[in-house]
Amino acid sequence: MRETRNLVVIPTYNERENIEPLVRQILQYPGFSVMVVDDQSPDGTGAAADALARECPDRVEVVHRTGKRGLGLSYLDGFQLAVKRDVDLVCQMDADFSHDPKYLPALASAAADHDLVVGSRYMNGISVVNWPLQRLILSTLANRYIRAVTGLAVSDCTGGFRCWRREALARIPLDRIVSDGYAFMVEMLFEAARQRCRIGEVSIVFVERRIGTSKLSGGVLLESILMPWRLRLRALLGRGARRTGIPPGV
Ligand SMILES: Nc1nc2c(ncn2[C@@H]2O[C@H](COP(=O)(O)OP(=O)(O)O)[C@@H](O)[C@H]2O)c(=O)[nH]1
Ligand SMILES: [Mg+2]
Repeated sequence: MRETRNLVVIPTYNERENIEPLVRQILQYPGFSVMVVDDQSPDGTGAAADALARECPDRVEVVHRTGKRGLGLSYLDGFQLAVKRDVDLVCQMDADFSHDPKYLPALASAAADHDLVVGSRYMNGISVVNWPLQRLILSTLANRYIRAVTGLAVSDCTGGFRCWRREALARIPLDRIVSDGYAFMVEMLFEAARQRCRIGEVSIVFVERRIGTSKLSGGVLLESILMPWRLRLRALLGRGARRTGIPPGV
């Protein structure tokens, strides 16, 4: 079988110390290339990524965003470009080593018979390292709540380590995605289910970052509480490409 061509989209904001070792690790896997989407990080992450792109122009590209800052907006810009690239799979992951590149081959091979593969922290019990108990409780409860409200049957709806078949990602109405942060992950999953994507999961161990600081908090948490209801309403009203609502059990 021909080796798949896989593009990994990585949004960055102040990840200067992480980006170079991360990209080098990913490039060790044949068939993988990288698109860094930097939001004008004040710490010079964009310049560090540019240096990697100069070194490996065939396998590293950098998108320098100039619009409003945001994880969701960065992914949308990256995905709009990625679906036009000559690749089979589009992966997404954080830049802070919480998502270990060693799982990329497993995600990619599961994408042979799925349209979207989710790296799950909650598939075999809980596989999260170095989170305070309250964050773990919040995340597991949030996932239960999201599943109950939206009907999604995925153990980890808020994680950002995923692998899409490019054609499946191209079917998602990216111009209509409205949310950021964790809610962005839920909204993308929900739209994938509405497009009848075959969604699979691969168990991953998530390790909290050692270098740098988290940028997601406060507002994005509130958004993720409200978004599931908005999505349910969207399905009821039949807004979007499909008019039939979400299929049962997705
Ligand atoms: N481009 C871009 N990347 C972001 C932004 N906020 C967070 N990120 C990146 O998104 C990933 C996850 O963010 P992080 O702060 O680690 O969130 P946490 O893992 O939920 O604590 C990391 O690669 C961040 O650098 C943003 O506003 N713009
Ligand atoms: Mg993180």
